[in-house]
Amino acid sequence: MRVRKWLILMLTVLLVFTTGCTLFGGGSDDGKTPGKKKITLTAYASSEEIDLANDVAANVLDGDSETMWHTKWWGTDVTKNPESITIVLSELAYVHKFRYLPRQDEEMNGTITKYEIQYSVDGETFETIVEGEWEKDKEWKEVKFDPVKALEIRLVVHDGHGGHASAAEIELGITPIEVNEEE
Ligand SMILES: [Ca+2]
Repeated sequence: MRVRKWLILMLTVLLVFTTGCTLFGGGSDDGKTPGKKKITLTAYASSEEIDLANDVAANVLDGDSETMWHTKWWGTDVTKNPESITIVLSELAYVHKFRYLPRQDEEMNGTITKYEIQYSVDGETFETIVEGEWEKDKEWKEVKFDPVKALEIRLVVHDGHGGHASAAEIELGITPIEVNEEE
């Protein structure tokens, strides 16, 4: 498993580097090219199952489809929708796409069927970008929208199998803000 994760990581690094060279016409990858910033992501959620499983929010960003975020499903403090998971960017950037991979095991609990995507520039006030419904299956879901300048992107789950929410992976389409665009 560890070898597989490394392989995925190395392939991702190679892909990003290759794409970067294509987009910016080659040159050294010294991080000094204007607009060529590295945006890193973290995640937090309204609820996580950490007693009977390690279903933490960070599992949606690990590139491993076998790990997932799942809202609290065990014990006396089980929570139900609406729930949310929020992706935090390391700095303001334009976001134009949201991708969701449902849990990939044989279970369906938490598979999201009714969603809302929100954005925030300060991590406190959130505004709706789009609302919709997804088929209850195991396929990647992709939502494209007009770019929003955001620091956080939140997936609000209005309905999911069993009243829960879960996600194997979440990806965002991100465009860094150009250096010469900053004030
Ligand atoms: Ca994962």
